[in-house]
Amino acid sequence: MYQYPLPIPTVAQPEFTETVDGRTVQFYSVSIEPYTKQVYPNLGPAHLVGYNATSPGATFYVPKDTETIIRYLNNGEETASVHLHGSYTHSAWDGWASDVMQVGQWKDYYYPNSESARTIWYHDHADGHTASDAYYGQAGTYIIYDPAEDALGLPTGQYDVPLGISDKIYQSNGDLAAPGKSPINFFGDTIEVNGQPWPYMAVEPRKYRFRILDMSLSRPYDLYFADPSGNWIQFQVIASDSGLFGGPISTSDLTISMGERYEVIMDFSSYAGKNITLGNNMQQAQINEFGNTNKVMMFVVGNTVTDNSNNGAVPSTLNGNIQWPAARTTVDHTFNFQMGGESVWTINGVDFNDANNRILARPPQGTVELWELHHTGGPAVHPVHIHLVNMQVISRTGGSRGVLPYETAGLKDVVLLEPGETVRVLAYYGPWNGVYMFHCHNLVHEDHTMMDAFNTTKLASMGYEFGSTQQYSDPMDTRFAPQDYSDEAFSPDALSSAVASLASLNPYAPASALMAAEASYYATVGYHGDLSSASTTMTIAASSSGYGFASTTATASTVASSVQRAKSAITTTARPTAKPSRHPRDFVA
Ligand SMILES: [Cu+2]
Repeated sequence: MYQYPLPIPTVAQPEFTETVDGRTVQFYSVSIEPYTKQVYPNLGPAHLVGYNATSPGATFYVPKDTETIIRYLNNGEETASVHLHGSYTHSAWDGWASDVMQVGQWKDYYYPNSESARTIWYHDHADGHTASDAYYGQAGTYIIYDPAEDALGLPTGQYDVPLGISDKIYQSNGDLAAPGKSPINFFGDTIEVNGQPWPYMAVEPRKYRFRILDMSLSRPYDLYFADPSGNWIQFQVIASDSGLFGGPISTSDLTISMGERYEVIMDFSSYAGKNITLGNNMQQAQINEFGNTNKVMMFVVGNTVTDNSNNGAVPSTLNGNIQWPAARTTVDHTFNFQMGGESVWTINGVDFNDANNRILARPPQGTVELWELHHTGGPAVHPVHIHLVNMQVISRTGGSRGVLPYETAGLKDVVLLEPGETVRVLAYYGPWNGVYMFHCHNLVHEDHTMMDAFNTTKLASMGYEFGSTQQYSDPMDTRFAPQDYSDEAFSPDALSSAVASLASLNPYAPASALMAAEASYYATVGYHGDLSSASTTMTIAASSSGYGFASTTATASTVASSVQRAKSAITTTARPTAKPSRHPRDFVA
């Protein structure tokens, strides 16, 4: 326990940068590769499949408003589709589950990076085996930064650390055990951070910024920092999925579920020479919980601060420009996340394979909709991820807890549904039109079809010349389909030409113009073409960035409730000893 240092993922480097019509476009190249890694130094290697043969993948640091094109080449063992989770990417590059690269194919993914600073992530999204692909390593962190955030003086450089948490099962030979066939959940007995089981990190007695991401398939956590006496330490949460909060939220624990990100400031200055543990207070009552899943990692606090810059108090105002959706009290859609048969999960009884019926919502481009997400029962949890949008969590009813303060302090793209809970989320569906997925981010459920789609529909009558900007709405657009590998397609000239060609489409620049056009359109016709609702939903001030955003920073409804969880009986389960020759894809039923 806590024997090996925390690995810090390498930083992704662009292969080249082009300036196209005044826009900066970075080009990166990533190969999905099987590889072996010595996770346990005294045992055999683990067999993994990762982005550029690393796991987690390299961390991207991209300045806001710098566009990126990432060429993924699938040299892996299965089909692959890459989703940049938290980016309002056009549908054609959003990692649609059926838009897969066969082994030996590549695809250029084009990203805007024009939303505010935030910690997002990239991971596989291929139909039917996303869970095992993530389990074996296809996930990484992607950070957008901007000048407004830089000006806050938050810890940076070596004091700004991504922590990707996941649970695994290793065999006695040091290799990973297959994740199993259960369509209900996968729970590992080993907690990893950045790919290392129960690591330690040497820290200085000062403030750190941790960007925490739950990369697990089925396991949520309730994280806390504890001193050597076991006392929980207060820390500050400063950001969630969609970026910085209005101001920091103090807490002594943090519930985080699969796909969610929270950023925290932890101050080690009072703990020089001591060991601080990061623990997990959420035990899974659905299983005989393993013996050490209540431990995550350890911070070994030194006695010396080598750099005191960006070590001051956390500003009380972090972000005065959160683009809260305009208020709306009418529920536009209710979605039941439910079991639908022996091994198939559905939303409202419709599974992702039902191509004729799987588009469950058609929010007109630029509208705000209030969605009610309902967990119909059963023991497994459903963290719901809606692609494209930034959600405001409005309420949580029906369970044992309300909305947590850090769930409403900023915007999000995943919200956790525990058994019996109903959560309302408000979001602006835009600026683009297009077909997008929404699904359970319990990846075992996602693979067992708890995924459907919505179509942010094009509004032809908006009185705005959209030009080409509405032309990326088809997730299976053949213009951008994966292509077979060839040496020619990867020559320097071909790469440069591919970037120039994509960038010349200029698919992202009109975001602000689109929002303004949407604002002007709805100012006349009201939401959803319903004039009668216009008076209650038009709450946009002239200074707003566009229709669908509230004029001032909203006061989110917060019903803080501490999350108390009964600890179930803890038993230790022996590691399986069978050695898979290759990765058995047990998640595929
Ligand atoms: Cu689920």
